[in-house]
Amino acid sequence: MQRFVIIGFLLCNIALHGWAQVNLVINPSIELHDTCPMAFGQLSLADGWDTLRNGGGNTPDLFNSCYSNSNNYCGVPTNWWNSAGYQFSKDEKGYAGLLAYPYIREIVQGSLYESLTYGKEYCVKSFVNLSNFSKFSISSIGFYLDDGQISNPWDVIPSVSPQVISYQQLNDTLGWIKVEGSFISSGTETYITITNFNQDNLSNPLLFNPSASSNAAYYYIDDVSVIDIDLPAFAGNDTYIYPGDSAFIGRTPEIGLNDDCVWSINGVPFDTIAGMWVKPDSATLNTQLSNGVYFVSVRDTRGNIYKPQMITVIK
Ligand SMILES: [Ca+2]
Ligand SMILES: [Ca+2]
Repeated sequence: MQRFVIIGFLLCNIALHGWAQVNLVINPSIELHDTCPMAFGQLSLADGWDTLRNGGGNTPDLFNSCYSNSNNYCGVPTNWWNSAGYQFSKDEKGYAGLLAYPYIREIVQGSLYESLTYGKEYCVKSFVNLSNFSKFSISSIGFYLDDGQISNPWDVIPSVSPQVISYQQLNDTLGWIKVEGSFISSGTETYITITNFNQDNLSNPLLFNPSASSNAAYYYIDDVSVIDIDLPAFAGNDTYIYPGDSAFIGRTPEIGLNDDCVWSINGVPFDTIAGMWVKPDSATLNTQLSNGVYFVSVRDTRGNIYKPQMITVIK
């Protein structure tokens, strides 16, 4: 009998339910839509997404590779806001976009499957990318969670304090920058609202790309998640398989968790995903292993090790 250990390091101390999604954001990768966007300002075509339901928020945009107009305003990877470049989605084919500076704020609002639980701490996360058309970058994209009451009839800057806000300069026009934080719920939140909530002079504007065409900072948004920060880690249920068969370890892959999980074999990282199929006698893990018992355990960033999953390979 031989054994080895796979340790998954979970940032934010979170992991998936085996049976249900744990990211509470509806359509978190902004992929599902009624119809393809046909013009700017059509974020509401995406399931669960719109500007402010209670009024204001201007005209945030929906981008998707299904956009077919030859002007390519809302396509992926090329679109009007990327006229000098391109941007693939963080996942799949679509993302949202908002004007974040100066003066005007476009506001993106996503909805949650259920209201958050009073007193619980949640991890809030999204990925942002600066459009190649933007002369400026800023540092202060924020997330505000409430029951949908936020409104902004004058389309300037909402006078609320976001629970989570970025402080790093968001000036990557190629990769997606993770903006992440946590907050304790008041028990009423059913929407997540995203924009630059800071006044212009408090947004750390930086003349990042002087040759770009637009005197603005325009950001793409993708992969938004709100997840219970104390969700217990889970390696999977104990299982029996025959040599050559596969077993699933970890949780069902999901937006918001996949990029926070790092799987390692004997301390050597080899993949980032919430869960995966493994074949204990395959070259992926260890060609020396075939029959026996394999232990898969999960360790979070606080150092806690959770009950291992035992995969018994039957000779
Ligand atoms: Ca996406
Ligand atoms: Ca780009």
